Amino acid sequence: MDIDRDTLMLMLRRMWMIRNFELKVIEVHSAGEFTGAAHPYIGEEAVAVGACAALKDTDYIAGNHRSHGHPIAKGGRVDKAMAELYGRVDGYCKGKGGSMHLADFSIGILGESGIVGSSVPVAVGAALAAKIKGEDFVSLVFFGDGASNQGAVHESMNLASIWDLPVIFLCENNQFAVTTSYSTTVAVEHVSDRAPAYNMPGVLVDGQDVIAMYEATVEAVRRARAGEGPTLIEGLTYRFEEHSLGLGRVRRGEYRTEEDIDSWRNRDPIVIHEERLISQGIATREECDAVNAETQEEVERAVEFARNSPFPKESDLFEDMWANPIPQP
Ligand SMILES: Cc1ncc(C[n+]2csc(CCOP(=O)(O)OP(=O)(O)O)c2C)c(N)n1
Repeated sequence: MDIDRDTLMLMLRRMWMIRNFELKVIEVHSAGEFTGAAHPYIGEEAVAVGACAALKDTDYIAGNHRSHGHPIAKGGRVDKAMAELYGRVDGYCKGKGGSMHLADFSIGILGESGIVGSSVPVAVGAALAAKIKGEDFVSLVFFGDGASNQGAVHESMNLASIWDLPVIFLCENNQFAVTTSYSTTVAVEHVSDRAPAYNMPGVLVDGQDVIAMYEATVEAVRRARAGEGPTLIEGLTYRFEEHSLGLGRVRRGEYRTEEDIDSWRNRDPIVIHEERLISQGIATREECDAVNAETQEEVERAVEFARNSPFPKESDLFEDMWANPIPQP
């Protein structure tokens, strides 16, 4: 597939943006600048970036608790994302959602959720809305290998298939649900092997290769827009860090071998993309390094933005809710 230079460089920029955002989050979280769980996406950047590069702003995404990479890949603002992690009013959800709740409807980010598997029916609902209204948008949902065993996920796939909905199910198979290997919980060899049961294509993709992810998603988007129904894509990838910041009890090598960790770290998605860009004469080493440096600076500015933003007022606590549980006088 012919991919123009702008798109290839945008992919590199977004992967570096996610990487540098996550490295900074680890740093400031360890320093105690904010509390609560945060789930690093380091190592998995090519999955979201490749997929989102195949979408338009008007297409929707929904995601899960590993929640920072998806909105950044869709073009979300890192300052608003960082402010949300810090619980500040300038954050995506006015500081009331935190790390696992980043949403921006203006560029199709329906939101992330900490309830494993719960975004999958939400994305199917968005796709149903597209079909009922006759509007030209597709909906893509990111979920993990652990989530792929949830009942709501199977119901969603069945419903999407019988109604030929324009939805893409993107399983980010990073091979572990916290400390449980998917090989002990998924009854088939690959999550994508489940697709025939729902009469949709199942595509296994190298999740460290941003271009492979892009190409698989382009075809799934084409199907969805043509009214041919959903696709299940499995991006086989690896979580370089531990499940969550602040998890504490789990140490490197306890549930996965040192060799496994090191061999996957050697397949860093950013390195793979940069080496290809350089060897094909699309970018120089200096240009790639500049992208890294620029995104680091943008992340630094995002941290300053977050630090300078106030906390929400106590009196605003029950605003922006579907219903106010506190009886009003
Ligand atoms: C319904 C539900 N069950 C359990 C949990 C606790 N939990 C949080 S993340 C997680 C693992 C999810 O694994 P996976 O879907 O593979 O995503 P990953 O963390 O690997 O990206 C679990 C069990 C939860 N948040 N929601």
